[in-house]
Amino acid sequence: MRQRWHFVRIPRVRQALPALAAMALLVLATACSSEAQNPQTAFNPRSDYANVGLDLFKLIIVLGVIIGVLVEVVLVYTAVRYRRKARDPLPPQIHGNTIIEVLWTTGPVIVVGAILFYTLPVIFSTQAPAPAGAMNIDVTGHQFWWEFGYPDAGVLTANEIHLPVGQTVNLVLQSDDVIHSFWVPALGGKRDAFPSHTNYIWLKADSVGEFPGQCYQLCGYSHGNMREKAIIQSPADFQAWLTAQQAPAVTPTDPTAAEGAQLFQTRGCSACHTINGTPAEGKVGPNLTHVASRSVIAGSILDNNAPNLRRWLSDPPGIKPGSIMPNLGLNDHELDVLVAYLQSLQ
Ligand code: HEC
Ligand SMILES: [Cu+2]
Repeated sequence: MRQRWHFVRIPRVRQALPALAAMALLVLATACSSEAQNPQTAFNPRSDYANVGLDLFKLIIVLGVIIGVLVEVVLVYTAVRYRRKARDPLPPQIHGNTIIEVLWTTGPVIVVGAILFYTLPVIFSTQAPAPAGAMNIDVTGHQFWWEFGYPDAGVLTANEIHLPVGQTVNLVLQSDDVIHSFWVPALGGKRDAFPSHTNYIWLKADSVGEFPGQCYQLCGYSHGNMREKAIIQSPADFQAWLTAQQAPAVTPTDPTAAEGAQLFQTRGCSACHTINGTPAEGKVGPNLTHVASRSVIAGSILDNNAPNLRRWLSDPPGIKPGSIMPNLGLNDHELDVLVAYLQSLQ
């Protein structure tokens, strides 16, 4: 039986132009937004590890765009050139074309093979053990903050990872509870931190600056509030920072802060927090020995200042849903003296 076809009108290209132009503008606008607007960008690499990843990305994008344009050109040409005209008879029905089938099987194999050729060495080199002499930094994920340890110096800190420029560091990734993922785009690709398995990232930062990042593995209620900051410093600045961190906590002389120091030991804080040089040796929360030297608190979601410390202490789960630090029901006076003490811990 002769089949009846209805004539399908192909929308005119001209009609689609405004929509296409708007899309192109949108893509351009996203691509052109500055680093200041989007500091958490992978297009601002600051380490060898970040560079190899970005180079691969660029290569694959370029290959992809070439192939995409070729395919679209052939597709559009064919659709227009061979489109059905009104009252055309049904075209000849064929069962395949060996040459074309061989081509579109081998073509993708060659493309994927090329990607593999460039990608595999990068995977192997970045997964290989760190070169000898790299400085170990322990990176431990906790719900919902990152802990950074410098084992050779005996330093433990939180939220901000300090790195010396031009020196290879070996990040030793672990988790204290669930699976987290360490990611500072400027430093390079993300990698998971497991409770029962150690992962590594080694890299050499190539310029100084501060770069934000965040946990990339859904790890609980406040996964989105688990951020971190990389501070890349000159070797001298880094050494000065490390030396300052090695000192035990200062004993406050100001009477308000001194009262806070006492309260810290008796109000339950010491069960979860360590302050070197005091009886507080808790390991649940961040080490607070030099908390005042950090620019951010609570998984880097709050700037470290008196009003924010007060807000945090008065209701942690209110600020960070699911926070392991509970609301301890501190009264105004307790908040005053504790904030004074914490601010003295330079
Ligand atoms: C049950 C354990 C626990 C107790 C008790 C506790 N904390 Fe915490 N604290 C934590 C945890 C866990 C965090 C990290 C929370 C986060 O960022 O998700 C934290 C974070 C903090 C921070 C932010 C530190 C930083 O660098 O991010 C401060 C300051 C702090 N606690 C002070 C105190 C004080 C003062 C007390 C006593 C009044 C106290 N904590 C009691 C567990 C505890
Ligand atoms: Cu996390």
